Amino acid sequence: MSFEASANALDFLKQYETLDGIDVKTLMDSVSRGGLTYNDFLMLPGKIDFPSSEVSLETKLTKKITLKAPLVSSPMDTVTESEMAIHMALLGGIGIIHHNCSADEQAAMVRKVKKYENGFISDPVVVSPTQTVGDIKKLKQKLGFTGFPVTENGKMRGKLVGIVTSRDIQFHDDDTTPVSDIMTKDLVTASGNVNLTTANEVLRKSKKGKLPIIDEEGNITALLSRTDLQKNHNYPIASKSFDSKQLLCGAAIGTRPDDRLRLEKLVEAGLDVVILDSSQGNSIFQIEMIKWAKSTFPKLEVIAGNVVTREQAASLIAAGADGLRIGMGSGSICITQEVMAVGRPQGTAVYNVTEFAKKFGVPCIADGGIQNIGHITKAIALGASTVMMGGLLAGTTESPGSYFYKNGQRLKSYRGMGSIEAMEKQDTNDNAATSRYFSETDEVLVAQGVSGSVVDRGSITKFIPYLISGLQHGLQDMGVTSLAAMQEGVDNGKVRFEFRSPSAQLEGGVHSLHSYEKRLHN
Ligand code: NAD
Ligand code: CPR
Repeated sequence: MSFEASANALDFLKQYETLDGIDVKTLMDSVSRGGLTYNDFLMLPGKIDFPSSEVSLETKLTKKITLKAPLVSSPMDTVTESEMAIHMALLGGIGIIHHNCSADEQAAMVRKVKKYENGFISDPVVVSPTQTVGDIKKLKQKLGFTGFPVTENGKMRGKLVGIVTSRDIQFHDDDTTPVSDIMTKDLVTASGNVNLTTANEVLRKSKKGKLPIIDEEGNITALLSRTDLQKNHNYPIASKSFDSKQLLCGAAIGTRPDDRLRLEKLVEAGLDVVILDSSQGNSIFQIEMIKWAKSTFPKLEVIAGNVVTREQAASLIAAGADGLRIGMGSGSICITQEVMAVGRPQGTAVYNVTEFAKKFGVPCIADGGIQNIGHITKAIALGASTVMMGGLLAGTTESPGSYFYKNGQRLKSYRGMGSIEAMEKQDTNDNAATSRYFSETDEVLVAQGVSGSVVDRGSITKFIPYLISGLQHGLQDMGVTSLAAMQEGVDNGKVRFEFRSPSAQLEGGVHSLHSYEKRLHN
């Protein structure tokens, strides 16, 4: 064909009545086909005329809370405690602290997130003067560092009496010597209300490795470490409250009467958003809880769920929910669909619920079943505002629990919150954790999930930026410059979809290789 003829390609294209591919409504016309999951479809590429770094991932978590990244960590006891919540917020998302613990423990975790200041260690390992050089050597071996504040009672917030560092124990052969004999007593400290810049300056001038922060009574409240300052990260898209510079923090609760007291404690600790945590949110218990929470704490954002149908969504929106959580049976640890015979394929659930909820301006979280970056993009293309991840984050450094090895692989435990193991976790404090899961008859525990393990994923300080960058590249391929533009394109039919047959799914994965290693990021 001549060049002149080729040049007419764009004009020729106009003869087609529709764009290539299908629109989302056609894709989701599931009456005859059954529900769809993320793997059942793809979006078609658009035109790239901007760099991927310009793609905005700003989105709503609830009516009033906006995030720079659409990423939420799940309220599970193997996923989100304060470490995870702090780092999710620093990296532009948000963490939701689980409630398989006493109300006081959960409130303390929320408080820790709200009080977090980048650079300060709020719970350093502290030793007592009566511990020995041998104890310090063991701690060094276990934790990989020294520089432990010494307090009278050996506890955090105790009176600071010294500091013990590697130099103090380096040439000391007698492991029975008490710490009080070798610790440094001549201390450089800073007062509790010092800001990071000043503390940094004090540390620099003092030429010390550690700077304990103390209150008026001389009790230690935090610690600043030179090595941490040197590798101090900048977190330009951190999720913070408007009125204070504090990180945003979420927490989950149940719908039992005791949960009202729990919520009071969480709000007192500074909670920004609560998730009412249930596999089937359309219950009278949850409706009453939404109404009570909204009237008692008007500033608190309330996310209700889980839901998978528009009828469930309508009940919770009518009760006053500021956000919805979508997903029943799609989680990686889940056996709900198998046991309860209810649930819905996640793609169809997200589309149907969000299609309804957006008419009322209620943002939705696509919860469960996110296995890769593509699933995040697809969940948002189908109408979700954010995604919630459990399994994808459970193997990171910031999740609760320690790593262990099995068959040469470094692993962490991950379990469903309705697994027998999670339900059996007894709480000795103010609220028996188990009671919230028992069915009305309380005689038999019916598991809705399993307990297992996931592979080490390293720190989320690398993993979340990888997800963010991958999302930006995906949207660039689609030719859209933001999540909002992608959703607009889906609504007006410009973003096009295609079904994937089982063989197309095989073709879309790695195939025909003898062996390979799947490295996801550097
Ligand atoms: P739930 O607390 O909603 O329900 C447990 C039982 O308690 C139900 O029988 C419920 O009717 C009852 N109940 C709740 N409030 C009550 C009240 N005030 N008075 C009397 N009875 C009351 O919890 P769940 O649905 O069993 O979920 C447990 C955990 O497992 C949650 O963390 C949930 O997210 C997770 N889970 C999630 C899914 C999913 O697909 N997303 C599925 C199963 C479990
Ligand atoms: P993944 O991200 O691991 O696929 O799914 C996490 C989600 O699974 C959670 O956010 C929660 O909604 C759901 N979930 C948690 N425990 C569960 C049990 Cl026991 N059963 C079913 N779903 C569960």
